[in-house]
Amino acid sequence: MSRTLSGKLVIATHNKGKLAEMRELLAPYGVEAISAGELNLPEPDETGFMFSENAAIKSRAAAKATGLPALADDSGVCVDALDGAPGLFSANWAGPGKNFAPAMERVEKELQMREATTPEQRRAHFVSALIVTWPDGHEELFEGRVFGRVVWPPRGTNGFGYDPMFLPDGHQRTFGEMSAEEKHGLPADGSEALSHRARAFQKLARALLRAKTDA
Ligand code: ITT
Repeated sequence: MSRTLSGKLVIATHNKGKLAEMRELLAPYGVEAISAGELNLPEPDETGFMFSENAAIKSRAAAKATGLPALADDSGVCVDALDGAPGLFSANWAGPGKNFAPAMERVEKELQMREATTPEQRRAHFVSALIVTWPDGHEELFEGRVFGRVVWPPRGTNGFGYDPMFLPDGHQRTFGEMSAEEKHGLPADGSEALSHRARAFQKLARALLRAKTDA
């Protein structure tokens, strides 16, 4: 049985780019969001073998530490010709300094090593697994994906992480060249959003959130 999320919520992330997107997505709903980073909560080890497992590790840790419902996102970019890498290790490829210029260079270098030069050989998708964990252990999972390809050199300075090298299908501009609204805005007519995280969030919102005006 599904629940409604209202009142206080912990966003179980230390990633400022993700946090900004989640705050924008949550803005139309009556939810007061604070992040694990802002609360100085420790970052749990992400030892899962699936995005959903790592999201659950983060949401459970934050719900336990705060006694509040917690929302976590585990996400990454999966490049077909690299057997799905960096995938679960998307953040790790940026190293402890969280520098995504070398991480994007590594993706490109590994594609070159495999002689993956045509657009078709450079297919990739982003995945987002969103989990809400309540302090009583109730949990709900929502997933979103967006398909496209990686381009080189990276284009644009918007967004975060691998955005400048990801060109979603049907678009001429990378996520790094798009506005926040284009990347993860929720269309007013209820049609599908573009980014993996916004697509997962649309499912979450339908199941768990009520617009402020409905309250
Ligand atoms: P938290 O675990 O604290 O949330 P993190 O950055 O470690 O932060 P993940 O383990 O989920 O998060 O790693 C996902 C990485 O995948 C993230 O650091 C980005 O580099 C990349 N990524 C995920 N979503 C992205 C997006 O919308 N645009 C660009 N890169 C993205």
